[in-house]
Amino acid sequence: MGINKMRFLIDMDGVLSDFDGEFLKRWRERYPDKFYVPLAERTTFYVKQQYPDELKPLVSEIVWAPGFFRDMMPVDGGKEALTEMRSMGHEVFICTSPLTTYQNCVLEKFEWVDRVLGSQWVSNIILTKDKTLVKADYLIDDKPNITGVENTPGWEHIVYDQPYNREIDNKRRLTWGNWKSVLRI
Ligand code: UMP
Ligand code: MG
Repeated sequence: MGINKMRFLIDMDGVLSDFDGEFLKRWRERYPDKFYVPLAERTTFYVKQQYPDELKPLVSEIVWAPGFFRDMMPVDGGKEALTEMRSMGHEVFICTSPLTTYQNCVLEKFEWVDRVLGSQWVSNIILTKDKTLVKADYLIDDKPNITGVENTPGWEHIVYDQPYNREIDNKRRLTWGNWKSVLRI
């Protein structure tokens, strides 16, 4: 039985790597007495947007710090899902947007993929600020709305479920616990 070979773009932060877990860990260690927003109460994609103005610079400082992108824990089931998609014969790429404050982020994203997913995945990294320019069948991404210069990207955006993207109700939504049934593959 032949398969319908698809091309998948898999986002990194909030999908394969636990951005919010790393942020809260560092924030709570450094500022145990300060205000924080637990993941379940997050309603905005950008952490900073949910923090008061006087704390916003401290949020950025943590995200920009050496080690932040290197140390993130993997999201459960992500690596296994990538491997399984590929073994089904699909094309699988990691498609991730770097911070404009790129100094630590860019290198550490590559290091993370190498260490956590394995060196064979390093060749499949697509680093771009504009995912609409990348041609694929599906983009699995936790960002609620993915925009860029291309108004009609070729891919279908499938939302990786997170508390901060629940307002999106017109797209398919999955986690690494149910991806095969959502994608019907
Ligand atoms: N990002 C932030 N703050 C957040 C969430 C994400 O600065 O609260 C950055 C980290 C990544 C990019 O560089 O946005 C997210 O990339 P994608 O997961 O959308 O590829
Ligand atoms: Mg993301």
